[in-house]
Amino acid sequence: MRALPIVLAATLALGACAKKDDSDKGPDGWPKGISANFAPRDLTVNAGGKLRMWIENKSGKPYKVEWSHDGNCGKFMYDRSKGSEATLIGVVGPEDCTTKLSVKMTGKDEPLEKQVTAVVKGSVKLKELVLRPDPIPGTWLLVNNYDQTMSGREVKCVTIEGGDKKNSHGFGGQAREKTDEQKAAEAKAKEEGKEIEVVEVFDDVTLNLRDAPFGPWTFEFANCSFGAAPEGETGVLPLAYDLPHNDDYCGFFENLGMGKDCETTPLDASVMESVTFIVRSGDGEKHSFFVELVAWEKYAEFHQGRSEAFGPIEAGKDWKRFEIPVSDIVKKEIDPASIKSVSFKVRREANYPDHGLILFDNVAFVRKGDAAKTE
Ligand SMILES: [Ca+2]
Repeated sequence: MRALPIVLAATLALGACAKKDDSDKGPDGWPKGISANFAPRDLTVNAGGKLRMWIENKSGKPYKVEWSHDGNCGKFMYDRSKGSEATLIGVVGPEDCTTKLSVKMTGKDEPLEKQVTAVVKGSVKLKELVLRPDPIPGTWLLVNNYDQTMSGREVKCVTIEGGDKKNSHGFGGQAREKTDEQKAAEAKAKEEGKEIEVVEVFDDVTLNLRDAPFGPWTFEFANCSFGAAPEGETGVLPLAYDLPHNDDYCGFFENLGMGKDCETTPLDASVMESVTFIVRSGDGEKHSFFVELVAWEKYAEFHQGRSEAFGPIEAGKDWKRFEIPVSDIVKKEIDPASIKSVSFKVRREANYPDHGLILFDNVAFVRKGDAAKTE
């Protein structure tokens, strides 16, 4: 029994010590009033979900905040000039992914540092998807399977001109030269203020299974083109890309309908559950890309009518099928009932190459009312 007072005394002394530490340290072991915060707090997000992180500083001491990311598992959005906040958008894929996030704060005193490990959960639904359902489910609206669509075709665009009607064509490119007879008839109608049916013929237009054009598009110095598929792959779309600068991006579009006048006609995507496609890397490297839905007339004028790009989505060694809910792609900006194109876009991402080859196949919409997963 004689030992008891000593144990008690030691406990009291330890307690006092701990208490002293608590008084000037916050939960991160940093000076009181300064904390690193995460939402969700368990640092676990679903595929396509957001992990927000920010610094709270009530210490009264100024610090310069610098967040960093190891480049894994998604897109890291961080404006260095603003400093205290950053966001990670979780990569969309079937497997779980682990990533490290760090923050460093420098001020007058010792720098403060913290590193955490976050997890982006793989999508259970994506794991269950049959890669190439055979037959194609009845709920699918197939946009392109690249089996018979890769060679260009002749397209006639018929518009009414003259009077108060204006010429309008749904796609660019050089039309075939008109005959002298055609030119004379058009000139005469114009002179008399009469309407005339004008036919323009375009060669070598690639049309998808919706009888609408598809093709690569670029922005700034980026280059996207339809390359050559690796040996053994046929009936797929090989997207070759090169992004020489940070701000470059490019991709390819699939229009969803075309009128007699070659204007793009919209698809009512509000009755669609998801966009599906299969994808893999074409060159042994992992690549990342984004999906967007576009409601704008002319694809080149893309400042309006685009959805926020959804992704990043990873293209790995093996074919994988994705089903991305339309409601996840279409946010407030555009009307889901007037979607004119589905587009795939590459841009520079940390830990992914700035050039390479991605293969796509079986781009389709899945109608609502059937999950169309495993048979
Ligand atoms: Ca195919």
